[in-house]
Amino acid sequence: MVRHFAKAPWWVWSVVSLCVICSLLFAVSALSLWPRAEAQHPNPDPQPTVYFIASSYTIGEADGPVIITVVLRAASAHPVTVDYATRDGTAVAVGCPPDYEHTEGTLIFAPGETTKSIVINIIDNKYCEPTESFTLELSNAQGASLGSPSGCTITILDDEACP
Ligand SMILES: [Ca+2]
Ligand SMILES: [Ca+2]
Repeated sequence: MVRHFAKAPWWVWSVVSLCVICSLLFAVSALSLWPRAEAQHPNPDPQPTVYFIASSYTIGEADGPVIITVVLRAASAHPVTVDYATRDGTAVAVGCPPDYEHTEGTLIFAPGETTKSIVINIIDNKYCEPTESFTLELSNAQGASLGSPSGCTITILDDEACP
C-alpha cells in the first residue's frame, strides 16, 4: 500500500500538498478571527437606566422656572419612555399661596438620545414664607430600568423682605 502510494504520479502529490496548505491557512485564519468575532458580539447589552442627574435643586422664588435634567445611560437603540410628576411637600401647587405649577407628562428618548429636560414654573408671590420644597418623581420606565435617583427635591427660597 505504502509502496503503491509512493508511486503515485507527481500531480497527486501536488494536489495533496495544496489541500494540506489550504487547510492549515484556513485553520490559522479562523483562529485569528475568533477573538475579534467575540469582541464584536459581546454579551447582550445591559438594560439602559433612566434617572435624575441630581437629587436636589434650589431656586429663588423669582428665579424660575427650574430646569431638571433626566439622563438615560447607556443610549438605547429603541425608544425609551418614562413618566414624571411633581408632588407637594411644604411647597404646594394648589393652595394659598401656590408655590409652583404642578407638572406631569412622559419623556420620550428617541434612539440615541441620552438627556431630556423637565421645566417647572415657580410662582413668585408676595407673601413672606419660609423655605419650602416639593418633589419630582420618575415612574413607569419603558425600555429601560429606573435608576437612582428616581426622585429629586426642589427647594424654593422666598424673596420677600419679611418683617
Ligand atoms: Ca416673591
Ligand atoms: Ca414669597
